[in-house]
Amino acid sequence: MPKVDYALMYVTDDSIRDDNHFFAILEGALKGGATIIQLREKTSDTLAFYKRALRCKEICSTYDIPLIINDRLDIALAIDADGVHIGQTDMPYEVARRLLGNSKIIGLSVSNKEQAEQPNAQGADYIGISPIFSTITKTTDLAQPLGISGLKEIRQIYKKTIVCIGGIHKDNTKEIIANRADGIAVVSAISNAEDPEAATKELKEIVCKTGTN
Ligand code: TZP
Ligand code: MG
Repeated sequence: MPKVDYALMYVTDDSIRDDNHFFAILEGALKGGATIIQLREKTSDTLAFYKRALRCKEICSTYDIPLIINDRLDIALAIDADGVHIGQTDMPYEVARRLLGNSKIIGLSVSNKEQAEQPNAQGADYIGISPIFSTITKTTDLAQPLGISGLKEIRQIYKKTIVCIGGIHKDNTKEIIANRADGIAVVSAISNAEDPEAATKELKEIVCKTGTN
């Protein structure tokens, strides 16, 4: 797999059911410089998820940007996505790895230091620190925000890629990257922006200016 840039992950907003709106935001994120896309559908049925995934893949391919699928290995396999993002109560990491193989990306959500020390996290291509700050975008299965102190603690023991998610916007991105996260993942900072392309550009610039890698 070519080296993946985790600087700015756009995580799609499953509350947007209108496809024109949904794909316009995706295009904006890609034009603005999102480096990886995660398709996250929590409420749609399998056919709707599959159709969105297929179209996301077509669009991401034209920008040469990897697409990963939240939770659903079957959807990832069906559309030959670049990988999956799984949580602590989704398909076990080792099963996901067996099904997807070593050439695909597997990201794992981690909500505390203990989870980051587990072999699953060590095997994953990246961990998503979830949530770093409080958010109203995700309301179920959400642990206490880790904050910058939690990020620092995990950074000390986790040597691979760390992406932070939850409540991230242009005014707190710098602090996250300055504390050596490799990237950020956002839903509302792009989805709810008046101009998703400009919002993405702005976030990307902050990440790139602050980051050392
Ligand atoms: N996982 C942890 S927090 C979150 C997810 C999917 C939602 C992040 O949304 P926002 O709008 O960027 O806070
Ligand atoms: Mg999940």
